[in-house]
Amino acid sequence: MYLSARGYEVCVVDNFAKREWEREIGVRPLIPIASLEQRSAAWRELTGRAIAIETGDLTDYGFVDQVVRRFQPEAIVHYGEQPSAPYSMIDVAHATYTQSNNVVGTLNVLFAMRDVAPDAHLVKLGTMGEYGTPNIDIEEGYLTVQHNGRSHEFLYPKTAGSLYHLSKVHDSHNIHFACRIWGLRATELNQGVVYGLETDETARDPRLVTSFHYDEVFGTALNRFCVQAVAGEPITPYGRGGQTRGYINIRDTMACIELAVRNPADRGELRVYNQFTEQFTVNELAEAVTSAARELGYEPRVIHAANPRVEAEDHYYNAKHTKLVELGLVPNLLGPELIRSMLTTIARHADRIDRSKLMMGIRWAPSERH
Ligand code: USQ
Repeated sequence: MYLSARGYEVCVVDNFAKREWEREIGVRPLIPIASLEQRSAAWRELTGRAIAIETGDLTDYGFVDQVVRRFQPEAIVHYGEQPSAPYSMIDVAHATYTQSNNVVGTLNVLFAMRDVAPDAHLVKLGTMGEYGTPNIDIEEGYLTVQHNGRSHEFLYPKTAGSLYHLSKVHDSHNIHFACRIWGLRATELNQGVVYGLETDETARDPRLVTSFHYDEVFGTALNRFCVQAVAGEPITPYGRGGQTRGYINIRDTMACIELAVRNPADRGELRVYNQFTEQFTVNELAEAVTSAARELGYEPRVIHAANPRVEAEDHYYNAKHTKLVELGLVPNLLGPELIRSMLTTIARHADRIDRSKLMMGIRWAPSERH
Protein backbone atom coordinates (compact mmCIF):
# COMPACT_ATOMS: atom_id res chain seq x y z
CA MET A 1 0.00 0.00 0.00
CA TYR A 2 2.84 2.40 0.87
CA LEU A 3 4.50 1.79 -2.50
CA SER A 4 1.22 1.75 -4.44
CA ALA A 5 0.24 5.11 -2.89
CA ARG A 6 3.50 6.51 -4.24
CA GLY A 7 2.87 5.43 -7.83
CA TYR A 8 4.63 2.05 -7.95
CA GLU A 9 2.90 -0.83 -9.73
CA VAL A 10 2.72 -3.53 -7.05
CA CYS A 11 2.11 -7.27 -7.09
CA VAL A 12 1.78 -9.06 -3.73
CA VAL A 13 2.88 -12.70 -3.48
CA ASP A 14 1.47 -14.64 -0.52
CA ASN A 15 0.81 -18.22 0.55
CA PHE A 16 -1.08 -17.19 3.71
CA ALA A 17 1.32 -19.22 5.86
CA LYS A 18 1.12 -16.73 8.75
CA ARG A 19 -2.62 -17.35 9.05
CA GLU A 20 -1.89 -21.10 9.23
CA TRP A 21 0.79 -20.70 11.94
CA GLU A 22 -1.66 -18.57 13.93
CA ARG A 23 -4.29 -21.33 13.73
CA GLU A 24 -1.70 -23.97 14.64
CA ILE A 25 -0.67 -22.29 17.89
CA GLY A 26 -4.10 -20.81 18.64
CA VAL A 27 -3.36 -17.08 18.45
CA ARG A 28 -4.85 -14.25 16.41
CA PRO A 29 -3.98 -10.61 15.77
CA LEU A 30 -5.51 -8.15 18.25
CA ILE A 31 -7.50 -6.39 15.52
CA PRO A 32 -9.37 -8.53 12.96
CA ILE A 33 -7.79 -8.58 9.51
CA ALA A 34 -9.68 -8.79 6.24
CA SER A 35 -8.70 -11.32 3.59
CA LEU A 36 -6.04 -10.22 1.10
CA GLU A 37 -8.68 -10.07 -1.65
CA GLN A 38 -10.88 -7.81 0.48
CA ARG A 39 -7.90 -5.61 1.35
CA SER A 40 -6.86 -5.26 -2.27
CA ALA A 41 -10.47 -4.44 -3.29
CA ALA A 42 -10.76 -1.85 -0.50
CA TRP A 43 -7.49 -0.24 -1.57
CA ARG A 44 -8.73 -0.01 -5.15
CA GLU A 45 -12.03 1.48 -4.00
CA LEU A 46 -10.25 4.13 -1.90
CA THR A 47 -7.39 5.03 -4.20
CA GLY A 48 -8.31 3.82 -7.69
CA ARG A 49 -5.03 1.88 -7.68
CA ALA A 50 -4.79 -1.86 -8.27
CA ILE A 51 -2.54 -4.19 -6.25
CA ALA A 52 -2.21 -7.52 -8.05
CA ILE A 53 -2.23 -10.75 -6.03
CA GLU A 54 -0.33 -13.96 -6.78
CA THR A 55 -1.08 -16.89 -4.48
CA GLY A 56 1.66 -19.46 -4.08
CA ASP A 57 4.66 -20.69 -2.13
CA LEU A 58 8.20 -19.34 -2.53
CA THR A 59 9.54 -22.84 -1.81
CA ASP A 60 7.94 -23.97 -5.12
CA TYR A 61 10.49 -22.92 -7.75
CA GLY A 62 8.07 -23.32 -10.68
CA PHE A 63 5.71 -20.83 -9.05
CA VAL A 64 8.47 -18.28 -8.34
CA ASP A 65 9.81 -18.56 -11.90
CA GLN A 66 6.33 -17.98 -13.37
CA VAL A 67 5.54 -14.99 -11.16
CA VAL A 68 8.83 -13.28 -11.99
CA ARG A 69 8.31 -13.98 -15.73
CA ARG A 70 4.77 -12.56 -15.66
CA PHE A 71 5.45 -9.45 -13.61
CA GLN A 72 9.01 -8.60 -14.73
CA PRO A 73 9.76 -6.68 -11.50
CA GLU A 74 12.28 -3.87 -11.24
CA ALA A 75 12.48 -4.60 -7.52
CA ILE A 76 11.57 -7.62 -5.39
CA VAL A 77 10.80 -6.72 -1.77
CA HIS A 78 11.19 -10.04 0.03
CA TYR A 79 9.40 -10.26 3.39
CA GLY A 80 8.12 -13.81 2.82
CA GLU A 81 9.60 -15.67 5.77
CA GLN A 82 8.71 -17.28 9.08
CA PRO A 83 9.55 -14.28 11.33
CA SER A 84 9.31 -15.54 14.91
CA ALA A 85 12.29 -16.52 17.07
CA PRO A 86 10.14 -18.39 19.65
CA TYR A 87 8.29 -20.30 16.88
CA SER A 88 11.63 -21.56 15.56
CA MET A 89 12.62 -22.74 19.04
CA ILE A 90 9.48 -24.84 19.81
CA ASP A 91 11.04 -28.15 18.69
CA VAL A 92 13.00 -29.78 15.89
CA ALA A 93 10.05 -29.69 13.47
CA HIS A 94 9.57 -25.92 13.88
CA ALA A 95 13.32 -25.27 13.68
CA THR A 96 13.81 -27.26 10.46
CA TYR A 97 10.62 -25.84 8.97
CA THR A 98 11.77 -22.25 9.70
CA GLN A 99 15.21 -22.76 8.22
CA SER A 100 14.07 -24.71 5.15
CA ASN A 101 11.14 -22.36 4.43
CA ASN A 102 13.25 -19.23 4.77
CA VAL A 103 16.46 -20.43 3.14
CA VAL A 104 14.83 -22.33 0.25
CA GLY A 105 12.34 -19.51 -0.47
CA THR A 106 15.17 -16.99 -0.71
CA LEU A 107 17.31 -19.31 -2.84
CA ASN A 108 14.38 -19.73 -5.25
CA VAL A 109 14.02 -15.96 -5.51
CA LEU A 110 17.76 -15.65 -6.23
CA PHE A 111 17.66 -18.32 -8.95
CA ALA A 112 14.57 -16.74 -10.56
CA MET A 113 16.35 -13.39 -10.57
CA ARG A 114 19.46 -14.95 -12.12
CA ASP A 115 17.54 -16.67 -14.89
CA VAL A 116 14.56 -14.40 -15.52
CA ALA A 117 15.20 -10.90 -14.14
CA PRO A 118 18.96 -10.43 -13.68
CA ASP A 119 18.71 -6.65 -13.57
CA ALA A 120 16.04 -6.59 -10.83
CA HIS A 121 17.00 -5.29 -7.37
CA LEU A 122 16.35 -7.56 -4.38
CA VAL A 123 15.33 -5.71 -1.21
CA LYS A 124 15.51 -8.41 1.45
CA LEU A 125 14.31 -8.16 5.03
CA GLY A 126 17.18 -9.22 7.24
CA THR A 127 17.34 -8.64 10.99
CA MET A 128 19.57 -6.90 13.50
CA GLY A 129 19.45 -10.20 15.41
CA GLU A 130 21.79 -11.71 12.81
CA TYR A 131 24.65 -9.89 14.54
CA GLY A 132 23.73 -10.98 18.06
CA THR A 133 25.34 -8.97 20.87
CA PRO A 134 29.10 -8.93 20.20
CA ASN A 135 31.41 -7.07 22.59
CA ILE A 136 32.47 -4.63 19.81
CA ASP A 137 30.58 -2.03 17.74
CA ILE A 138 28.22 -3.46 15.12
CA GLU A 139 28.92 -2.02 11.66
CA GLU A 140 26.44 -1.81 8.78
CA GLY A 141 26.97 -5.16 7.14
CA TYR A 142 30.73 -5.42 6.71
CA LEU A 143 33.85 -5.54 8.90
CA THR A 144 37.41 -4.97 7.74
CA VAL A 145 39.70 -7.49 9.43
CA GLN A 146 43.46 -6.87 9.79
CA HIS A 147 45.31 -10.16 10.03
CA ASN A 148 49.05 -10.85 9.88
CA GLY A 149 49.73 -7.55 8.15
CA ARG A 150 46.97 -7.86 5.52
CA SER A 151 43.35 -6.73 5.53
CA HIS A 152 40.09 -7.96 4.01
CA GLU A 153 36.46 -6.82 4.16
CA PHE A 154 34.08 -9.60 5.25
CA LEU A 155 30.38 -9.73 5.90
CA TYR A 156 30.17 -8.74 9.56
CA PRO A 157 30.51 -11.93 11.69
CA LYS A 158 27.16 -13.22 12.90
CA THR A 159 26.33 -14.74 16.31
CA ALA A 160 22.56 -15.02 16.07
CA GLY A 161 20.48 -15.84 19.15
CA SER A 162 17.79 -18.13 17.72
CA LEU A 163 17.37 -20.63 14.90
CA TYR A 164 15.02 -18.13 13.19
CA HIS A 165 17.66 -15.38 13.35
CA LEU A 166 20.17 -17.91 12.01
CA SER A 167 17.91 -18.62 9.01
CA LYS A 168 18.46 -15.00 8.04
CA VAL A 169 22.22 -15.33 8.53
CA HIS A 170 22.14 -18.21 6.05
CA ASP A 171 20.06 -16.05 3.66
CA SER A 172 22.62 -13.25 3.93
CA HIS A 173 25.44 -15.52 2.88
CA ASN A 174 23.40 -16.90 -0.05
CA ILE A 175 22.49 -13.39 -1.21
CA HIS A 176 26.12 -12.28 -0.90
CA PHE A 177 27.07 -15.31 -3.00
CA ALA A 178 24.48 -14.46 -5.68
CA CYS A 179 25.82 -10.90 -5.91
CA ARG A 180 29.48 -11.99 -6.02
CA ILE A 181 29.09 -14.94 -8.40
CA TRP A 182 26.09 -14.05 -10.58
CA GLY A 183 26.34 -10.27 -10.47
CA LEU A 184 22.86 -9.75 -8.97
CA ARG A 185 22.04 -6.55 -7.10
CA ALA A 186 20.63 -6.65 -3.56
CA THR A 187 20.01 -4.58 -0.46
CA GLU A 188 19.52 -6.19 2.93
CA LEU A 189 17.49 -4.31 5.50
CA ASN A 190 18.71 -5.53 8.88
CA GLN A 191 15.65 -4.48 10.78
CA GLY A 192 15.39 -4.02 14.53
CA VAL A 193 12.34 -4.88 16.62
CA VAL A 194 9.25 -3.22 15.12
CA TYR A 195 6.62 -1.50 17.26
CA GLY A 196 3.41 0.35 16.53
CA LEU A 197 -0.03 -0.43 15.18
CA GLU A 198 -0.52 1.44 11.98
CA THR A 199 0.79 3.38 9.01
CA ASP A 200 -0.96 6.21 7.15
CA GLU A 201 -2.22 3.61 4.69
CA THR A 202 -3.54 1.03 7.17
CA ALA A 203 -5.26 3.82 9.14
CA ARG A 204 -7.35 4.85 6.12
CA ASP A 205 -9.99 2.16 6.55
CA PRO A 206 -10.75 -0.70 9.00
CA ARG A 207 -10.46 -3.12 6.06
CA LEU A 208 -6.77 -2.15 5.68
CA VAL A 209 -5.51 -2.76 9.23
CA THR A 210 -2.33 -4.80 9.57
CA SER A 211 -1.30 -7.62 11.88
CA PHE A 212 -0.64 -6.68 15.53
CA HIS A 213 0.38 -9.54 17.82
CA TYR A 214 0.91 -9.56 21.57
CA ASP A 215 1.30 -13.32 22.15
CA GLU A 216 4.64 -14.86 23.17
CA VAL A 217 5.29 -16.21 19.67
CA PHE A 218 4.52 -13.37 17.26
CA GLY A 219 4.32 -10.36 19.63
CA THR A 220 7.39 -8.15 20.02
CA ALA A 221 8.58 -6.52 23.23
CA LEU A 222 7.03 -3.03 23.25
CA ASN A 223 3.74 -4.16 21.69
CA ARG A 224 3.44 -6.94 24.28
CA PHE A 225 4.18 -4.56 27.16
CA CYS A 226 1.40 -2.19 26.00
CA VAL A 227 -1.14 -5.05 25.81
CA GLN A 228 -0.02 -6.36 29.21
CA ALA A 229 -0.57 -2.89 30.72
CA VAL A 230 -4.08 -2.60 29.25
CA ALA A 231 -5.00 -6.17 30.28
CA GLY A 232 -3.86 -5.60 33.88
CA GLU A 233 -1.30 -8.39 33.43
CA PRO A 234 2.32 -8.01 34.57
CA ILE A 235 4.76 -6.40 32.12
CA THR A 236 7.48 -8.99 31.49
CA PRO A 237 11.07 -7.87 30.83
CA TYR A 238 12.78 -11.27 30.82
CA GLY A 239 15.52 -11.92 33.38
CA ARG A 240 17.48 -8.83 34.48
CA GLY A 241 16.06 -6.82 31.55
CA GLY A 242 19.32 -5.28 30.30
CA GLN A 243 18.87 -6.86 26.84
CA THR A 244 19.50 -4.00 24.39
CA ARG A 245 18.09 -4.02 20.86
CA GLY A 246 17.49 -1.55 18.03
CA TYR A 247 13.83 -0.52 17.66
CA ILE A 248 11.87 1.04 14.81
CA ASN A 249 8.36 2.42 14.38
CA ILE A 250 6.30 0.50 11.80
CA ARG A 251 5.83 3.77 9.87
CA ASP A 252 9.60 4.09 9.40
CA THR A 253 9.90 0.51 8.14
CA MET A 254 7.82 1.46 5.11
CA ALA A 255 9.90 4.58 4.41
CA CYS A 256 13.07 2.46 4.55
CA ILE A 257 11.76 0.03 1.92
CA GLU A 258 11.04 2.88 -0.46
CA LEU A 259 14.46 4.46 0.14
CA ALA A 260 16.07 1.09 -0.67
CA VAL A 261 13.95 0.65 -3.82
CA ARG A 262 14.74 4.19 -5.00
CA ASN A 263 18.49 3.68 -4.50
CA PRO A 264 19.29 0.30 -6.07
CA ALA A 265 22.58 -1.44 -5.46
CA ASP A 266 24.94 -1.79 -8.41
CA ARG A 267 25.19 -5.10 -10.29
CA GLY A 268 27.34 -7.42 -8.16
CA GLU A 269 26.80 -5.36 -5.01
CA LEU A 270 25.13 -6.35 -1.72
CA ARG A 271 24.27 -3.25 0.30
CA VAL A 272 23.42 -3.70 3.96
CA TYR A 273 21.48 -1.14 6.01
CA ASN A 274 20.87 -1.42 9.74
CA GLN A 275 17.20 -0.51 9.88
CA PHE A 276 16.40 0.81 13.32
CA THR A 277 16.22 4.30 14.77
CA GLU A 278 16.92 3.98 18.53
CA GLN A 279 18.31 1.44 20.98
CA PHE A 280 16.66 0.56 24.28
CA THR A 281 16.98 -2.05 27.00
CA VAL A 282 13.79 -4.00 27.70
CA ASN A 283 13.79 -2.41 31.18
CA GLU A 284 13.67 1.04 29.54
CA LEU A 285 10.69 -0.06 27.43
CA ALA A 286 8.93 -1.45 30.50
CA GLU A 287 9.49 1.87 32.32
CA ALA A 288 8.24 3.92 29.35
CA VAL A 289 5.06 1.82 29.09
CA THR A 290 4.56 1.93 32.87
CA SER A 291 4.67 5.71 33.05
CA ALA A 292 2.44 6.23 29.96
CA ALA A 293 -0.07 3.69 31.30
CA ARG A 294 -0.17 5.42 34.73
CA GLU A 295 -1.02 8.71 33.01
CA LEU A 296 -4.06 6.98 31.50
CA GLY A 297 -5.17 5.61 34.86
CA TYR A 298 -3.88 2.04 34.60
CA GLU A 299 -1.94 0.42 37.44
CA PRO A 300 0.82 -1.44 35.61
CA ARG A 301 3.11 -3.93 37.39
CA VAL A 302 6.50 -5.14 36.17
CA ILE A 303 7.81 -8.62 36.99
CA HIS A 304 11.22 -10.02 36.16
CA ALA A 305 10.42 -13.68 35.55
CA ALA A 306 13.12 -16.22 34.62
CA ASN A 307 14.22 -15.64 31.04
CA PRO A 308 12.83 -18.37 28.74
CA ARG A 309 15.57 -17.48 26.23
CA VAL A 310 19.32 -17.99 26.47
CA GLU A 311 20.74 -14.51 25.86
CA ALA A 312 22.98 -11.90 27.48
CA GLU A 313 20.97 -9.77 29.93
CA ASP A 314 23.63 -7.15 30.53
CA HIS A 315 25.95 -6.45 27.63
CA TYR A 316 27.71 -3.94 25.39
CA TYR A 317 25.62 -2.81 22.41
CA ASN A 318 26.51 -0.10 19.93
CA ALA A 319 25.13 -0.65 16.44
CA LYS A 320 25.73 1.81 13.59
CA HIS A 321 22.60 2.99 11.76
CA THR A 322 23.49 5.98 9.62
CA LYS A 323 23.05 4.81 6.03
CA LEU A 324 19.24 5.09 5.84
CA VAL A 325 19.35 8.50 7.51
CA GLU A 326 21.92 9.59 4.91
CA LEU A 327 19.44 8.48 2.22
CA GLY A 328 16.76 10.70 3.78
CA LEU A 329 15.00 8.70 6.53
CA VAL A 330 13.36 11.06 9.04
CA PRO A 331 12.69 8.85 12.09
CA ASN A 332 9.46 8.79 14.09
CA LEU A 333 10.98 8.37 17.55
CA LEU A 334 9.41 6.65 20.54
CA GLY A 335 7.76 9.04 22.98
CA PRO A 336 5.01 9.04 25.62
CA GLU A 337 2.43 10.36 23.17
CA LEU A 338 2.92 7.41 20.82
CA ILE A 339 2.74 4.90 23.68
CA ARG A 340 -0.45 6.56 25.00
CA SER A 341 -2.03 6.36 21.56
CA MET A 342 -1.07 2.67 21.30
CA LEU A 343 -2.60 2.01 24.73
CA THR A 344 -5.81 3.81 23.71
CA THR A 345 -6.17 1.81 20.48
CA ILE A 346 -5.40 -1.46 22.28
CA ALA A 347 -8.04 -0.62 24.91
CA ARG A 348 -10.70 -0.41 22.16
CA HIS A 349 -9.98 -4.07 21.33
CA ALA A 350 -9.30 -5.27 24.89
CA ASP A 351 -12.13 -7.82 24.73
CA ARG A 352 -10.06 -9.77 22.17
CA ILE A 353 -6.98 -10.11 24.42
CA ASP A 354 -6.36 -13.78 25.26
CA ARG A 355 -4.33 -13.68 28.50
CA SER A 356 -3.37 -17.36 28.18
CA LYS A 357 -1.23 -16.51 25.14
CA LEU A 358 0.93 -13.88 26.83
CA MET A 359 3.26 -16.61 28.14
CA MET A 360 3.17 -19.93 26.32
CA GLY A 361 6.18 -21.66 27.86
CA ILE A 362 8.56 -21.87 24.89
CA ARG A 363 12.15 -22.26 26.12
CA TRP A 364 15.45 -21.88 24.29
CA ALA A 365 17.10 -24.79 26.08
CA PRO A 366 16.21 -27.67 28.39
CA SER A 367 15.73 -26.27 31.89
CA GLU A 368 18.87 -27.91 33.36
CA ARG A 369 20.95 -25.39 31.34
CA HIS A 370 19.58 -22.47 33.38
N1 USQ B 1 11.60 -9.73 25.66
C1 USQ B 1 11.30 -9.55 26.98
N2 USQ B 1 10.02 -9.74 27.40
C2 USQ B 1 9.03 -10.11 26.54
C3 USQ B 1 9.34 -10.28 25.18
C4 USQ B 1 10.65 -10.09 24.76
O1 USQ B 1 12.17 -9.20 27.79
O2 USQ B 1 7.88 -10.28 27.00
C5 USQ B 1 12.99 -9.51 25.21
C6 USQ B 1 13.62 -10.72 24.53
O3 USQ B 1 14.13 -11.63 25.46
C7 USQ B 1 14.66 -10.04 23.65
C8 USQ B 1 14.03 -8.69 23.30
O4 USQ B 1 12.98 -8.49 24.24
O5 USQ B 1 15.82 -9.80 24.39
C9 USQ B 1 13.43 -8.65 21.91
O6 USQ B 1 12.52 -9.72 21.79
P1 USQ B 1 11.27 -9.63 20.78
O7 USQ B 1 10.42 -10.83 21.03
O8 USQ B 1 10.64 -8.29 20.85
O9 USQ B 1 12.00 -9.67 19.37
P2 USQ B 1 12.84 -10.84 18.68
O10 USQ B 1 12.54 -12.19 19.22
O11 USQ B 1 14.28 -10.41 18.69
O12 USQ B 1 12.28 -10.81 17.20
C10 USQ B 1 11.61 -9.68 16.64
C11 USQ B 1 10.85 -10.15 15.42
C12 USQ B 1 11.82 -10.68 14.38
C13 USQ B 1 12.88 -9.64 14.08
C14 USQ B 1 13.55 -9.16 15.35
C15 USQ B 1 14.45 -7.98 15.13
O13 USQ B 1 9.89 -11.14 15.79
O14 USQ B 1 11.11 -11.02 13.18
O15 USQ B 1 13.85 -10.21 13.24
O16 USQ B 1 12.54 -8.69 16.28
S1 USQ B 1 15.87 -8.06 16.16
O17 USQ B 1 15.48 -8.31 17.54
O18 USQ B 1 16.59 -6.85 16.01
O19 USQ B 1 16.63 -9.22 15.68
